[in-house]
Amino acid sequence: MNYHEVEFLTSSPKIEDCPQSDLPEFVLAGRSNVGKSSLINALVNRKKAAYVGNKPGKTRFLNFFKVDNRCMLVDVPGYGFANRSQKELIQFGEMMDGYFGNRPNLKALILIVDYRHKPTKDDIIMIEYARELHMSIVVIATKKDKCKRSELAKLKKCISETLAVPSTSIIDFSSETKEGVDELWQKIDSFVEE
Ligand SMILES: Nc1nc2c(ncn2[C@@H]2O[C@H](COP(=O)(O)OP(=O)(O)OP(=O)(O)O)[C@@H](O)[C@H]2O)c(=O)[nH]1
Ligand SMILES: [Mg+2]
Repeated sequence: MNYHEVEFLTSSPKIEDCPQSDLPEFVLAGRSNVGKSSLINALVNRKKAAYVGNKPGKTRFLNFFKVDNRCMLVDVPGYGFANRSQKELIQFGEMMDGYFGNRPNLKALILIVDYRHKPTKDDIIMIEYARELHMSIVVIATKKDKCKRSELAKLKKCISETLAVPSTSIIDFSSETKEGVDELWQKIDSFVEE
């Protein structure tokens, strides 16, 4: 299905302001500038549902998108953004803790990494955090269009080993070519139908 109905609900700095909803929910996480917002746009087949930027730190707060009246996608600021002040880092941590502790319909964390790079310490902290909360985790390797074909296997192995997830469970993705969009929707649908 290519057409998706998208409703942007809110951009909430605080968990108290997040929309109430019974829909199955999916939250994106990943380093700043990795391509989280672009992935949302690719998924819903829109150019500008979510803000995309050349500079890291484009997305602020928790952004809720209701898709097809069927699920909720939550775009969040990236981590590992060097120019954040101590105060902003604490606020970010509190916002995320508030979020993860208060969304009973949260079905899975969609962790997005850059196909080209070894996942960072922050990525490992993120995936460990989700594991401790016993959350389902979907790992996406994005920006595949920027990789050399001959290096794909090696790069994927590095991601798989660093995050300790089976290589076969990692979804190859590109917001440019739209590779992976169908596969990710299938994955999301399988959680929605649970
Ligand atoms: N070539 C290529 N570029 C991409 C892809 N995904 C994202 N980009 C580019 O990467 C930059 C960052 O994309 P965003 O989607 O804003 O990244 P983000 O993770 O939401 O960033 P923050 O909101 O700052 O955390 C933009 O210039 C995008 O056009 C991709 O699959 N391929
Ligand atoms: Mg963003």
